[in-house]
Amino acid sequence: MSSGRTVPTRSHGLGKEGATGSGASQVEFGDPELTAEINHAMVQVEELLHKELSSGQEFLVDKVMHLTKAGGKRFRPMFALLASKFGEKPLSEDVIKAAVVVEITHLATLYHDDVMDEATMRRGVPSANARWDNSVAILAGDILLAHASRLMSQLGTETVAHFAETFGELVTGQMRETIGPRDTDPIEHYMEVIREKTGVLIASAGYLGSLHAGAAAEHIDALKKFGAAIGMIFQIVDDIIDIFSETHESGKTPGTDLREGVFTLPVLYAMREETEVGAQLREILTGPLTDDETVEKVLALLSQSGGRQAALDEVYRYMDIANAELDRLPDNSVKDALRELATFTVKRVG
Ligand code: GRG
Repeated sequence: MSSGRTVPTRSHGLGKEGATGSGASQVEFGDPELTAEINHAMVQVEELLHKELSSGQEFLVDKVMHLTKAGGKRFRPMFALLASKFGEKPLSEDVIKAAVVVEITHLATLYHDDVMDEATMRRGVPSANARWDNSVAILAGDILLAHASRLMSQLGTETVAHFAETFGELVTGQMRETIGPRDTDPIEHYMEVIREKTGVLIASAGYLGSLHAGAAAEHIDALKKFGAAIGMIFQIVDDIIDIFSETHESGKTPGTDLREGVFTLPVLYAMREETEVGAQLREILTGPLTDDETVEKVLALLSQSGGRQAALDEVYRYMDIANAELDRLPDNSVKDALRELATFTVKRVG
């Protein structure tokens, strides 16, 4: 894979990178029994992840364990486990496998994404391309896909077929972002990219977790669509934080996407405004921003614009979709936990 792209892509992050450290993180849900069950199953996920990724040549193992050990939130496998609670066989062996398949796929995309973004850090450690080089990072991503394929072959053809679609959408999203909006609407382009790059794999976690627990088709569908909506919320919120948060709040320097020439939803809305602020932004934002002074100026213009509010309106729209999908599920403490998760994500930006 080449990093010679026409349009820059961005480093995504659902919150603070490397926030949980390595190993299974302990998460609290409202219901202590659910908390204990999920945390116990997350330990099983972690064990299988390490077992699977430790097989093979030592010179490959150390490369794939680099980001695995660096932690990450393990949000996707945890959602797969929660989704499985709507089926007859919650947290079964196949559910654990499915959760691991999703996390390994996610890891593979991170290795490849960091090559394309020329990222230097990931999960609080040097990215694989920085620690070794692009070839090593690409091959590490590839071997991760081999591991994911091996595990998913044990889960049956429905899972393999589902993953063919998922891979296809991930790659389509990355390619769509790489070539840029061209003559299409930039906001529609942004929405489609984040759906494909972020929404699809979270949807997959909901789908596979509930499918392998034997949940009803209606509930599998709701959990898949809830995951897709949550993915959109996470990504838009992250993009709002990149522009509008103070450094100490987000742990990241505001305007990172702007510096890379990536114009996210709040920026796209602000640039569309028929105001003096909109006109100035359209004039300045023609590529990556190289000096701090211009970044500061653009950030100031953006805070005078309606970009933040317009992006937030989209977040609330997806929040309504997420809640409507949850309404299709039976009432229980898992549903409460999922609703809380969606609310928490939005609260990060007020
Ligand atoms: C199928 C290997 C493969 C590649 C497809 C590179 C690529 C093409 C797609 C990139 C997809 C990508 C990296 C999307 C960003 C998703 C995202 C929000 C990542 C950050 O997720 P977090 O915050 O990360 O959950 P942690 O580190 O917590 O796991």
